[in-house]
Amino acid sequence: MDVVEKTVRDIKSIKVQGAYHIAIAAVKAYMKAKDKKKAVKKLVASRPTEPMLRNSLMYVEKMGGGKELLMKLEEDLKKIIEYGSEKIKDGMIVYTHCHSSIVNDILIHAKKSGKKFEVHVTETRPFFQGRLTAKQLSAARIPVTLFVDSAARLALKKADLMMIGADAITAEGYVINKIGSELVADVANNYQIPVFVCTHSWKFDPKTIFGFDEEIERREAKEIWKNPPRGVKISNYVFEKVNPEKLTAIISELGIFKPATFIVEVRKSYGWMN
Ligand code: RUB
Repeated sequence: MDVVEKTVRDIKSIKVQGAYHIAIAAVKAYMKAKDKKKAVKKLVASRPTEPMLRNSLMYVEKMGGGKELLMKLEEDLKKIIEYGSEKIKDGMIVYTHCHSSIVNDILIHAKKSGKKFEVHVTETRPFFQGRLTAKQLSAARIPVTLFVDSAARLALKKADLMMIGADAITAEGYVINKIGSELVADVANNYQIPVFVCTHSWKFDPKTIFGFDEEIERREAKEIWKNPPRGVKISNYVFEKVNPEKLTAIISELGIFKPATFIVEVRKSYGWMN
């Protein structure tokens, strides 16, 4: 099978998941594709709600240098990990939701630097990406407790810090992440637990500058319930918007900023997006 087709299939089936890895996989497929224009079209359509995928492909199309881009993204990731792990202190309980490779990298780095902390994670129906988080963290010998989604309040009650990833960030500073993210941010706010979004800044969607709405991904009902009784409607929104007021800061390769300042910094640093 052609590399673009394979990548599209893996992204659609969530075999490749998480915004950062989706973008990396797309750039790698683009580099090998014969028909670049066709490849971009197919890759962008594989998950239309991922701005980092679009931004990365826009970058290689405009500037070339796929290999250099992959190197830059790796360097950026190191910075995010450095900034993020500074927030983790001995004895803390860090809460997370779903599976963000960036949050996991931060936690694993903090552990390797000798910090002693625990993680609480909610399982994240319907695909249970929280289990993937738990599996990776426990393999790194981080004590981790998995909670069902409806136990989010319990998971957060004793936490000191909440860290989640992002799929998209709008010009108004709204962060789009896995369904449940705003719900858990509300709980964290109630307990006065700081809420950090850990992300590469290319999750920013430049089209939102012009007032376009960020699309929220909806997936098939059968992912939730294969054979529901006739007449039962099923809502399967997989992401939701988190209001910037509920966030303490966005941690990215650009530094640690409040959402409004983050937007200014991204636009200043990456003029080609505007
Ligand atoms: C994953 C998810 C992650 C973000 C960020 O959802 O919501 O928090 O994509 O991930 P899905 P990363 O499993 O549906 O892709 O930090 O890896 O970019």
